Amino acid sequence: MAVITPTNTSVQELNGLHLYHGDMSNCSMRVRMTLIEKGLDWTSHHIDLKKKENISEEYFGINPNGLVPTLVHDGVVHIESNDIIDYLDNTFPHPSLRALDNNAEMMEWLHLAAAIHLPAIKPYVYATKIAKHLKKTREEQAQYDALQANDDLKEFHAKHKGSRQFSDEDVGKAQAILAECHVKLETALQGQDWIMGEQFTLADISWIPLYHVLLGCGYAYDTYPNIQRWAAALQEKPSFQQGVLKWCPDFSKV
Ligand SMILES: N[C@@H](CCC(=O)N[C@@H](CS)C(=O)NCC(=O)O)C(=O)O
Repeated sequence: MAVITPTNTSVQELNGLHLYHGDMSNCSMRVRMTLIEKGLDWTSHHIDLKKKENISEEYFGINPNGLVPTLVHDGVVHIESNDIIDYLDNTFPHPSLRALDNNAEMMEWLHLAAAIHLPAIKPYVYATKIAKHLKKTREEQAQYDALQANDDLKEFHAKHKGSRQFSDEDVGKAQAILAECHVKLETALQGQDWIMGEQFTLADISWIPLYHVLLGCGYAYDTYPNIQRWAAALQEKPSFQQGVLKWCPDFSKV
C-alpha cells in the first residue's frame, strides 16, 4: 500500500474521498472505474496534464512524483493506481471486485500492469501519440527539473525533452514487452468472459484502460480476438462509460 506523508499538508484536512486525476490518464481511469463500481461518492480534482497542472509545488506536495492519480481518503494520501484500487476494494468490500477463488493470481495481474507502466506503456504512448502534446516550455522544464526527485522519471522525460524523441530502440523494447503481455492476456481470456473467469474483478479494471489508450495509439489488436471480445463487453459497463469514456471518449483524438 503506497501511503505517503504529503508536504502540502492542506490535503490532510480533507474529509471523504478526493481523487486527483487526469482525463486521458490510463492510471486515473482504473481508479475512477473502481470508485464507480463501488458506488462511492468522491470529489474530483482534475489535473490537466496538457496544461502541466501537475508541475507545481502544490501538486508535488501531494504526489512526490508529480503523477496522477492520487487518492486522498480522510486526509491520508495514497499514490500508485494499482495500490489505490486494491486499497479501495479492501476498504469498501461491497460489491467485491476481488477474485474469490484466486486472489493471488488477480494481484499478479495488477502487479504486471504496474510493472510494465514505465518500461512499456509510457514510452509507447509518448512516442506514438502524446509526447508532442506534452512538450514543456523552457520555464516548465526548469520547474519540473527543480521539483522532480525521481531519477527514473527524470530519465524518462529527458528522452523527449526539447527537440529529442524516443529512439527506435526505446519503442522496440516497449513493443516487445507489450507483445508478451498481450499474448498472456489473450490466452487468459480464452473461453472466458473476464480475466479471472466468470467474475469481473480488479484485474479487468486494471487492464482495460491500457487497451483503451493503446488502441488510440494505433496498437494493432486484430490478432487478439479474445481481447477484442472482452473490450467490447466492457464498453457496456457503466463504470467504463463513466470512468473512461466520459473523460476520454477516444484516445486517438487527445
Ligand atoms: N505508477 C503510477 C504511474 C502514474 C503515471 O505515470 N501517471 C501518468 C498519467 S497515466 C502521469 O501522471 N504522467 C505525467 C508525467 O509523467 O509527468 C501509477 O500507477 O499511479
